[in-house]
Amino acid sequence: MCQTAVIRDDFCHTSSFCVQIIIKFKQMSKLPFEPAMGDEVILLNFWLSPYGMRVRIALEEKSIKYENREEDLSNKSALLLQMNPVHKKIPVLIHNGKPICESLIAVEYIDEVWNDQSPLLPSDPHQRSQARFWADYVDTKIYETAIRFWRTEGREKEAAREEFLECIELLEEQLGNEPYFGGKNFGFVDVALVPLFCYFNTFSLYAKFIHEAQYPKIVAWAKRCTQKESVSKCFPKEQDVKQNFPQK
Ligand SMILES: N[C@@H](CCC(=O)N[C@@H](CS)C(=O)NCC(=O)O)C(=O)O
Repeated sequence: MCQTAVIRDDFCHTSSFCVQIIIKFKQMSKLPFEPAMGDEVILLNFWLSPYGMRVRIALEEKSIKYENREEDLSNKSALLLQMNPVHKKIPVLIHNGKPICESLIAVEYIDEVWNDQSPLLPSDPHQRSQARFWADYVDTKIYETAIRFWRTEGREKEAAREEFLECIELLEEQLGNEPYFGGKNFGFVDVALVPLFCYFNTFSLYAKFIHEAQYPKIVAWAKRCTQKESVSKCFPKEQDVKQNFPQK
C-alpha cells in the first residue's frame, strides 16, 4: 500500500479545501517565540500532519525555540523542494540551514543535539534498539492499518479494524504497567504514537472501538500523554479538525 498517496488523500490532502485551511492556519502557525541565539530552528510543517506533530512534540519537550512554517502541500515552497528533494514532504526540520527529513529521524536528531534535558531515547544501547523497533512498528503497522481502516469500506474496513486492534493489544502488552512506553518518562515511542490519538479523540469512528474496558492501559496512556503540555499544544483543536476534515 502506498502510504504517501493515502496520507496525501486523508491526513494532508492537497485539494482545494486544504488550500483554504492552509491560508487560515498560516496565521496560527506563527508561534510567539523567536529562535534561540546562534541556533536557528525552522520546521516546515502542515498542521494536520501526525508526522509534523511528532517533531513539534519533541521540540516542545526540549523547550527548543523554533519557527513553525506552514506549507501549502498543493503548492510546495521552493524551500521545501530544496530541503527535501527526495520525498518533497513535510515535516522538514532545518537546523542552522541544514535539513533533517523524516519525522522519526528528526526526533532522534533533536534528542541527540539537545541532550541536556528530557531524554527521549534510553542511553542503554539495547533499550535504545527496542525503542527504535517499536517506533518503526508504529510507523509501519499502526499508522498503516489506521489509515486503511479510514479509507476503506465493507470487508476491507473490517479486516483493517481487526488488524488495528491486534496492534493495539500488542501495544497494551508492551506498555505493561509503566506510565509511558519510555518507562517512567515520556519517550521516543510515545512521541511516535501519540499524534494518532489526535484523530481518535476527534472522530467517534475510532473512539467507538478503542474501548476503555478492553484497552484500559492504552486509553489511560493516551489521556496521560495528551495532558502533557508538550503534546496538547501540538494537537490541532478538535473543532478545527472536524470542520476541515471530510467526515466519515
Ligand atoms: N515518513 C514521513 C511521512 C511524511 C508525510 O507523509 N508527509 C506528508 C504530510 S502528512 C506530505 O508531506 N505529503 C505531501 C506529498 O506527499 O506530496 C515522515 O515520517 O516524515
